[in-house]
Amino acid sequence: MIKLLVYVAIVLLIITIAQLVRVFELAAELKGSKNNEVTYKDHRNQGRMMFGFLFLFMAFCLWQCVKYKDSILPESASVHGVDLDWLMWFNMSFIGIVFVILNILLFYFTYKYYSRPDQQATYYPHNNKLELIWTIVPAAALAVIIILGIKMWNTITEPAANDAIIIELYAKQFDWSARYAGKDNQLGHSSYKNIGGANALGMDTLDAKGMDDIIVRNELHIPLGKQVEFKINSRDVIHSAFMPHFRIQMNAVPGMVTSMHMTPSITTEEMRKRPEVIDQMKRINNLRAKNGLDPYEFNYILLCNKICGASHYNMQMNVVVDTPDQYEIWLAKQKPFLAKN
Ligand SMILES: [Cu+2]
Repeated sequence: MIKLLVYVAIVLLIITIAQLVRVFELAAELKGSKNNEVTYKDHRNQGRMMFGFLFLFMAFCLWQCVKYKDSILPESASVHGVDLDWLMWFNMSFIGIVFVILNILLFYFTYKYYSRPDQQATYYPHNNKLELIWTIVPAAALAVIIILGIKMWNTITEPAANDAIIIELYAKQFDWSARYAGKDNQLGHSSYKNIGGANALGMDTLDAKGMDDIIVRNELHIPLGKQVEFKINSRDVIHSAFMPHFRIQMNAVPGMVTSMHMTPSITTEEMRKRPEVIDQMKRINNLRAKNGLDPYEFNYILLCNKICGASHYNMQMNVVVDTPDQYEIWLAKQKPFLAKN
């Protein structure tokens, strides 16, 4: 209630100030004063300030690029990610150049043509040639960006190789489970109708294909150099499986299975030894130490990239890229879900 009264008081104060200003303006007009007239000097100052803003704004953009350049993701850890990074930098350079040129022109012309008493603006309502240029050039540029993007998207979502490892990523508020297809490389049937007790993924216990399926939580292992196909599913709301280091992301939609695939190209151990990753971890751990938190070791991660509810931040799972031998050893230790239950 007090909060509401404070808001009402603030609104009333703003209205009072606005009315007072209006009263002063009217009084000045009645007295014949020209206080409120916009003079040549005002125009000139505005023009110069616009030009000054251009330099400040460009300096601010440049400062941000320099300040945050070490915070970007390390080198891509998947095969297709190298091409995706190229595409991102291509788009960023392209957009960056247009951004700089446009802003320079925008603020320079505002400065150049500020109102002067001896200057008259030209009435120039229409020019077909100009309209054609500024329609066709951006459309062609956008078409290039979109076509390259669709090509990239297809490499992640087209049907995976026959021998790809199949893993289901199952999202629910607020965690991830991963189900490996097991020796037959086929996921058993599952349905929300079967969810209950220990069967959190709703597996059909009578389906032979699911007998060897392995369910893991907290940590997902995948082997280096082998294609992995993720089948993504959600129990409740729309989540999104995001693995930034592998440059893949896909929505997890209740009632339908979405999929994407990738081939890991750098093991977790190798990535931890990269100089840029060591530097990044050092900075993160300095910050953590200041806040009394334990040091953090680099890990690939699977995140939920949709704000899916109050504990959305919990939706995280470590992803470990092993060498093929290490992966086989790890896999041999895992027990099929139905054998455990
Ligand atoms: Cu989520």
